[in-house]
Amino acid sequence: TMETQRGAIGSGVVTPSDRLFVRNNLPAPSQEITANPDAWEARIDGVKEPRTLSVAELKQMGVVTVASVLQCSGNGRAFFPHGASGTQWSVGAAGCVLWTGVPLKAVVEALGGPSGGAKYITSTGGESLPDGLDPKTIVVERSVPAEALDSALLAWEMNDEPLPVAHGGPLRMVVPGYYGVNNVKYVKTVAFTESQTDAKIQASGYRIRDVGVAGSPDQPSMWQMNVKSWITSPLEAGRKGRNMVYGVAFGGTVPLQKVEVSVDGGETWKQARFLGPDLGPFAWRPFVLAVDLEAGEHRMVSRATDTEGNT
Ligand SMILES: Nc1nc2c(c(=O)[nH]1)N[C@H]1C(S)=C(S)[C@@H](COP(=O)(O)O)O[C@H]1N2
Ligand SMILES: [Mo]
Repeated sequence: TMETQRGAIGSGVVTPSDRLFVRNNLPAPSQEITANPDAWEARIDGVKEPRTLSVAELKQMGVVTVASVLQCSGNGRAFFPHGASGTQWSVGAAGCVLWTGVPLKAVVEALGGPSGGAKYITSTGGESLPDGLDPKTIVVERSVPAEALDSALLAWEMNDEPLPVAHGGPLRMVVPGYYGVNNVKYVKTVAFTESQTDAKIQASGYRIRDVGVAGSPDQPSMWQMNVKSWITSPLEAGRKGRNMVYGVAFGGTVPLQKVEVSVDGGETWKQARFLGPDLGPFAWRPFVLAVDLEAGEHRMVSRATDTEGNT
């Protein structure tokens, strides 16, 4: 597991690949799986004509590039007062990535469309699982609502380079606007299913619930991300006089409307200016606000609002 340092996110939109956080629930596969990426195969099930397709074949079915925020659902966990379990992320379990691959929709249409009754898209990671353990308790297998078909892609490149193993190469499911865990790395099966997988990571893991309550399938799953922002600079030390306050903001699956900054702990707010190009609804927007500060201590906070008014 590796986290991006808070001050390492600059004013550019795209997070450089060598600065992007890395998160694995299981030991990652060997580097050898990307030696010949075109030979990697993924099984497509729950469609009228199920098939196993190589990356080389997928590359002939269509191609798009989409900018989207990859964020672990535990990002910010270190700030919770209840001592949440898991990786103690500050704000660095997130980045904005350019993914290139085939729209899942194009693949599914080429295979006759989803078979009847499909309500979920279920993706399975390609890790080899240790012997002697119930696979359902460890496999990285995630279901998302079938409506994600409108934006999902099977990606073989990130930031204009072949996808490295660390980030899911040779082939990764990308569900723009959805939390990291749904973006299954080294994907080996994509299935249209009537119900969600009963793998532990879906059934009881990644469920939204009150502190102290055990996870279960009747609670909301970590699917669509919420609107969010944070400041990346200055951190501990500002200076007397003019300071440029930088940060990032994004809307998840709802487009971002605005971001405001306060230098008095939230008493008064000013709207920040977005920096750089708008790379679409799933990308983040770096922001900046020039502020003049007296000598002393100041508490800086940011708040983002999406086009539905969520803050
Ligand atoms: N196959 C597989 N896919 C996976 C995981 C994993 O352990 N195995 N971890 C998930 C989680 S919890 C997150 S936050 C993201 C992290 O993506 P990254 O390592 O490219 O930053 O991948 C997701 N996809
Ligand atoms: Mo995650």
